[in-house]
Amino acid sequence: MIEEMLFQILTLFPEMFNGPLESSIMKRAQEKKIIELRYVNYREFTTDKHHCVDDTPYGGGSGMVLKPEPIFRCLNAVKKDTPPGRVVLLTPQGKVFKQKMARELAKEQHLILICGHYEGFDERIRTYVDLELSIGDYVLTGGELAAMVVADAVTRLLPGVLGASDSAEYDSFTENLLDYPQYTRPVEFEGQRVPDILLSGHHKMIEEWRREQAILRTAERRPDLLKEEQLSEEELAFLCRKRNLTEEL
Ligand code: 6GU
Repeated sequence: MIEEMLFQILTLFPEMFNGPLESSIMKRAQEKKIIELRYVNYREFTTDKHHCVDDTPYGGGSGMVLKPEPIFRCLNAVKKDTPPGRVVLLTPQGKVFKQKMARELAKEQHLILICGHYEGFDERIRTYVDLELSIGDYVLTGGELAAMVVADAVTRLLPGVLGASDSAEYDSFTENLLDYPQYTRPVEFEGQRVPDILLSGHHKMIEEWRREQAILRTAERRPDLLKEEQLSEEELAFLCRKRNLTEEL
């Protein structure tokens, strides 16, 4: 029996999560008790009359800084009576979140995701964090969308979340490659036909064609990803032939 994975999301805006995480596959993963999501508002861990979570920066400057005490107290509270887990801070200064990290985090029983909003964290809160993650090189208004991205990417890797047909096992086969072109009915649409090979019923040849197409597409659009993928001699030769052809055009 595999234990349910617990996500505790520390946020000032728990309502933001309702749409994305309460629909579709994320909803089903909760219903099937594969994951449990808990939202905790660290404003409830303030002790002052006005429930202040932020303050002006020492040294001056614009903007506000999230105070360390509410997050610290909230962290201690959510660690009580829960399995050991990793504390993740969502910040544009974090390590960029990739599929490899999603796979690593999927091994945990418990993740605590801390979201800031508008403003930075007091530096001292970093002492209580195991990992800082960013979801890419752009700036969001807060860590909430990033936390949703991390929770989604991790959840779909857990056993029983996806159907067998589109399971994450398949992903690891073509991990660093973009997807191959896909088609469904009709066989001809606005004069564009489905490639004959896909109608041939030759499963082995179809597999080869798909891998070639995935390699070609990755070389064209994301050459940075291709460096990570082990290509066979035949696949390298195929790629060189194709590239020479396109350069001649
Ligand atoms: Cl984790 N937070 C914010 N505010 N912006 C981001 C981000 C996180 N990742 C990319 N941009």
